[in-house]
Amino acid sequence: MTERRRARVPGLPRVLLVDPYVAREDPMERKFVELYPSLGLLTLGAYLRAHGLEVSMTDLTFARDSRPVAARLRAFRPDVVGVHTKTLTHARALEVAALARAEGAYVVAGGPDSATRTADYLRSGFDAVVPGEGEETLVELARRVAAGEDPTGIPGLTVERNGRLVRGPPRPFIPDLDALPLPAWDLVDMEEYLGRWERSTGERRAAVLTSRGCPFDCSWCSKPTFGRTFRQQSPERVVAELRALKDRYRVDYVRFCDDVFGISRPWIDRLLTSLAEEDLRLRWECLARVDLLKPDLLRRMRSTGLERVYVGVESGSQKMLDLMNRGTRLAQVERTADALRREGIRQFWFLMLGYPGETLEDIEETLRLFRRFSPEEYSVSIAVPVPGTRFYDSVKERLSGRPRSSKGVGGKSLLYEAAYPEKLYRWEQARFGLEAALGRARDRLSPRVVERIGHAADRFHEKVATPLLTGKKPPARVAT
Ligand code: B12
Ligand code: SF4
Repeated sequence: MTERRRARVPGLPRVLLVDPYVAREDPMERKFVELYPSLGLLTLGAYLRAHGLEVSMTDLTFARDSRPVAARLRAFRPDVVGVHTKTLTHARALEVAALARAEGAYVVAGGPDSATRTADYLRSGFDAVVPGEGEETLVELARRVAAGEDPTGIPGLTVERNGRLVRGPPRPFIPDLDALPLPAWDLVDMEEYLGRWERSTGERRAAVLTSRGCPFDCSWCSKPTFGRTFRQQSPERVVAELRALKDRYRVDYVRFCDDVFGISRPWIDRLLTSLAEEDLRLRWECLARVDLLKPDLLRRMRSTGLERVYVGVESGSQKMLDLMNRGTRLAQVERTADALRREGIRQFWFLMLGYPGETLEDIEETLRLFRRFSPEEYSVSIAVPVPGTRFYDSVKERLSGRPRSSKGVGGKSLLYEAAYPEKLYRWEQARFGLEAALGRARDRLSPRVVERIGHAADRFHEKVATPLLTGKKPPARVAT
């Protein structure tokens, strides 16, 4: 233990959890990010309480800067400050760590960014990092620190000693997720989140997680915390959480935040049956894979309130899907997109440009698919090589060396030397934007006008933009 520790407040071990995400600093926020409190932290908070610790939380989402942390530190005087980390919030996390250390607290980081670059955090102000599942490790850590003991070596904890990382043995995952208490929603200002949703959509929206991990293996996906493991709560536990949200907070719309929702067909069937029986009258959305969303399942999901599905379509080229190890077929994309349209469920497509191996013709195939199905919503990002992924390893000699700004992390700029210059990908993103606008205009303009604009844009792309941006031969013309 370091000498900077101040005399502790007598009583239960005290933990202050901090979410350093400041929405107004996130340039993606206004356009893309939907605001929900961190479910990781709310579950940690509930678990700590259930184990007899005293917990407080400072959520900077609606703040201007870190000042609320300083105020809470002085008022609460925690033994341990636990900071959630994402790449985007790295700088703020370091600022919070400095504030906490100045107040004599033990500072620990957890979450995806510190799990990926643990040494960076330990060398810039954090006493420890929990790279894996946090609940049990944080309880043990807080008890040790409050008792004046050095927590070095406990399972799941990494610290630095004499310039070397000292990792405790791996901590096994909690086997039964039903054993976790409901998230401690009272730790954050739920009304601020819900009120914002109500003002912008008329719905009181909340996020729910039914599982941890994902067994698939897409080569660009970073899964530092749960790897390829997969556990899920029982459908009954999920329904209990939904009921609590409805009764306590009048929630009427839920976003299921699982990496992939409904991986097990018997599980989702049971959940849908419970939802129908309980008659919760919730509307909901989720992220799922095209290979899992069979048309009969979509019909059942729709009948229990499903409104919108996020699908990782990624590319219109089978070659690219295979290179990404996505495990999906274009025929499954087509079947799912058709079924979603038939059922009147909104579809949000994630698409990715710039993955290694992609040619201009592959991009044209993606645009053709997009044109054919005209999803209601979409995002086209430039592939982000995240440390710890196979994609990153394959391009690490060609990284641009740019700081990992929120634009880069959000897929708006190119972070490695890809097949084409960044401006080409930016241009291609703009073409998807035009395509989406034309799709929306189809109701208002005559089909001939829409077609003409489309052809003119394609010709410009072929004759002017492509040679200018790449110095390469133009690709084949896009067919409608
Ligand atoms: C759902 C989700 C969202 C939702 C809701 C997020 C929320 N508020 O809960 C929405 C859509 C709003 C969202 C937004 C963003 N997200 Co997001 N999101 C996810 C997703 C799919 C699940 C997160 C989750 O709840 N996991 C389950 C919980 C239980 O796990 P957890 O949070 O990791 O916490 C556990 C451990 O990590 C650890 N732990 C976590 N914090 C701490 C702290 C301490 C002190 C300790 C000891 C332990 C600990 O213990 C927890 C419990 O075991 C993840 C992917 C993933 N599987 O993690 C991406 C992910 C976290 N998101 C990501 C990103 C980039 C974003 C955005 C920055 C996107 C943007 N702006 O462009 C925003 C940021 C918004 C924000 N408020 O921070 C990235 C982060 C990558 C990185 N290295 O930073 C991820 C990993 C996806 C990815 N692979 O790229 N996201
Ligand atoms: S991208 Fe989605 S499906 Fe693929 S491994 Fe990651 S979480 Fe799983």
